[in-house]
Amino acid sequence: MLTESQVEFFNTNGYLVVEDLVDQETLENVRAEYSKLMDQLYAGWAAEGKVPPPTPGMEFWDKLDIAFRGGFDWYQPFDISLPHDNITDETPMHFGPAVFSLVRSKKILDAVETLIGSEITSNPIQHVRIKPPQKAVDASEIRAHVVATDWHQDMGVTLPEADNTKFVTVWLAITDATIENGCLQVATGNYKEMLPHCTKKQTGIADQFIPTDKATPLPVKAGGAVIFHPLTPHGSLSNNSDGYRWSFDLRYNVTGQPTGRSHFPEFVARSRSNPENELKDWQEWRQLWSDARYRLARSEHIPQHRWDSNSPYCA
Ligand SMILES: O=C(O)CCC(=O)C(=O)O
Ligand SMILES: [Fe+2]
Repeated sequence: MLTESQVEFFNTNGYLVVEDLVDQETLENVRAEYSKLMDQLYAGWAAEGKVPPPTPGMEFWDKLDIAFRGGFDWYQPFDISLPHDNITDETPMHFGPAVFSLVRSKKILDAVETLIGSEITSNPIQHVRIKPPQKAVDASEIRAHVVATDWHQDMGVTLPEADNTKFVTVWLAITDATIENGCLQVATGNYKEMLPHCTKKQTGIADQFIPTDKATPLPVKAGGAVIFHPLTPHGSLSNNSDGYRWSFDLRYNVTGQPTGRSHFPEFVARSRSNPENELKDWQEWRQLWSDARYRLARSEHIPQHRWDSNSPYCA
């Protein structure tokens, strides 16, 4: 559970940094799960002659780097979500036991419980972000899982159905996040209103509303987290290091309230009133997403944002 002074800090500033929110074992299991996944992807590309065969001692980061520089899509196979559009039965995604344990880990849920109460749903708006060094990225690249994330409010990137939903974002560092390698930045202050967003590059706060003067970068060590309110403006710095920076962003809302992306599956992560409602089996979690993929591959595109790029703020 969080302390009173942590809660007070969160209420005043709209965010909170918590070191060691995830224990080393959970982190190691997640790294090992992704390493296995990387081996499988790499072996597939090697079999097609797209990459050199793996050599002994070649590790996760070596393979990832070859994949990135070769222009292969490793992002979607690693993501713990479906994409915004063009979903097919073959769209890859990743739902495994280690990530499931991460999402359900006790210390995260304890912290979340202090902030939103004890009926906690794992919100399906969640991503992995393994960002390459900016100098290796093509100048035309704008996607927020590759380059710096523009200023936005998370409430601004949900559908309006969630405007009254109580939720928090838990941004977890899997590698140390530093100012150099592109850590998160927030604007401090007690934000209570949605700021106008535009959809120019990424969906982001309209230029004249960006609270640049309040910008606070938040470096955090692997296993640490930044927890923030849905109206807290935030973004991330660009990765000016030589290595990759890896984070997950997870969200949790009060059970029964709309998630903001209800065409994706949610699950009860904790319930003090009905513990039997909690999802405990990672395979069921994966099945929920497979079912959603099947359904969405056969349905009309569902827009995920509400903003109109013709708004006067976006000129
Ligand atoms: O990691 C990033 O670049 C941005 C993450 C973000 O916007 C979020 O966690 O809500
Ligand atoms: Fe965000």
